[in-house]
Amino acid sequence: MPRECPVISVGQCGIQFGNVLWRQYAAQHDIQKDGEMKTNLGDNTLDHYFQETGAGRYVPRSLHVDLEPGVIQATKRSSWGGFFNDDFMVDAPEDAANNFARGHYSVGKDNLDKTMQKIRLLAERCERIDRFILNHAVGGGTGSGLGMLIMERLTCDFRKILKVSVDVFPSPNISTCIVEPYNTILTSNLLIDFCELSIIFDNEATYRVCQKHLNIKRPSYHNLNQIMSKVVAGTRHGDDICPFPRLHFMTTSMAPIFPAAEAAQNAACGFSITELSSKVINPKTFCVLYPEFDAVTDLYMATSLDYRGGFDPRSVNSTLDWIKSSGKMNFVEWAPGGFKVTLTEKPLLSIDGDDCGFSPKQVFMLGNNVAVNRVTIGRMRTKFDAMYSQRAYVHWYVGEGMEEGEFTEARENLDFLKKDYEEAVAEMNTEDEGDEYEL
Ligand SMILES: Nc1nc2c(ncn2[C@@H]2O[C@H](COP(=O)(O)OP(=O)(O)OP(=O)(O)O)[C@@H](O)[C@H]2O)c(=O)[nH]1
Ligand SMILES: [Mg+2]
Repeated sequence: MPRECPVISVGQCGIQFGNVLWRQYAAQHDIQKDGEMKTNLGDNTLDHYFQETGAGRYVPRSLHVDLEPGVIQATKRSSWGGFFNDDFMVDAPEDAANNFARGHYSVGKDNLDKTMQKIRLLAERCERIDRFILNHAVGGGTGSGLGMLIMERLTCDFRKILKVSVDVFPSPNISTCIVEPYNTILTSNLLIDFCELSIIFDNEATYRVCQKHLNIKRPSYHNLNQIMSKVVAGTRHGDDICPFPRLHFMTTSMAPIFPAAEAAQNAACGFSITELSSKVINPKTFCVLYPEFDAVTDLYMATSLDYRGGFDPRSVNSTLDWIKSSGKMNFVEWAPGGFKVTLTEKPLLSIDGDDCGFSPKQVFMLGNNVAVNRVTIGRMRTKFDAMYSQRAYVHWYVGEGMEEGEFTEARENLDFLKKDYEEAVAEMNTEDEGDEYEL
């Protein structure tokens, strides 16, 4: 029985990233731009992402949604334009102008029914949906506002189905929109309750990864999207790494990452499992920025590691023991062995013009680390507070039908989230104190 994973890409970032993710999925199954499968690689995830048409071609289980036509038009005109079904690329005349409230309450809301109708059509073409994947930026207007309306509706209409969101957090390196902290906090507030797993990519961290590991001086969105799509395609998305439903914001990374030009040289020497494992858990390769990572206090509640490319289970087990004893990755005391490991025979394959060199052995991580609250989300909380203390730009939001109270509500919910994260760690300290007392 297939376990389908329809992918919904919303707004510019969601769609541009989604396009690259689909090229990665296509590469995994040797599916060409015109939907033809060149060779059947016998991968049992084919049905998850593609539907076979009567003519023996494969169409992606994908929906693109935007509130303006530009990005969707560019997708249709691109060399991969014919890969997507036009009926599942929905646009509208006027975007949300970087305003969450326009995406959530005015322009976005007007387009919600049309969007949900398409999602139902996608769902009708599935036998048993495993999860929905929603791609979006949290800092713009459409991906954030409309993206979260879609999540809310999915929660009602498809109650039992896992919702995974791929959340791109903003970076001043690559975007200059002033109200991104507002959009990010308003979106994060809803992500806490309306999705089960958030796969986080911080544009700032991913930008640095491209600079450092791919030697790209000024990375473009396309460069960032390639790294992100590999992590999303390379990892298994279960909620079994979320011991508490609200604490589901995942730190992301992969190894190895090196420029395509160095592939031959790296293939010759190869990477050992220890090298790959120590790279993937190294905060410098994370796609979430950890400026001062402290392995002692920045604890994991659980971590999913995907070893791809035919690893020997015994060497994986001894590597996990090594990781634990090295002290480079520490778990909260109440969940000391929080590894979920998947071994997959086939590595991720390269897409045309891939920036990343191919390695036959790879490791991908989704880490449930409590520090995400301090860094990515925390950074945005601070920026939000600076602007909101002046009530700057609040009228833009109120003018689109949002109540001002939603700002404070969202901010409070994020304070609760912060407490939840702190308590998840404090649990350990309380137990420690108890032990000492008994002695
Ligand atoms: N990684 C990545 N980030 C992107 C991309 N495109 C835009 N962004 C980031 O996304 C944020 C802006 O969101 P967009 O997706 O452009 O906005 P939108 O959802 O289309 O909403 P509006 O245009 O405001 O209606 C900024 O932080 C950008 O830096 C992309 O292709 N890849
Ligand atoms: Mg846009």
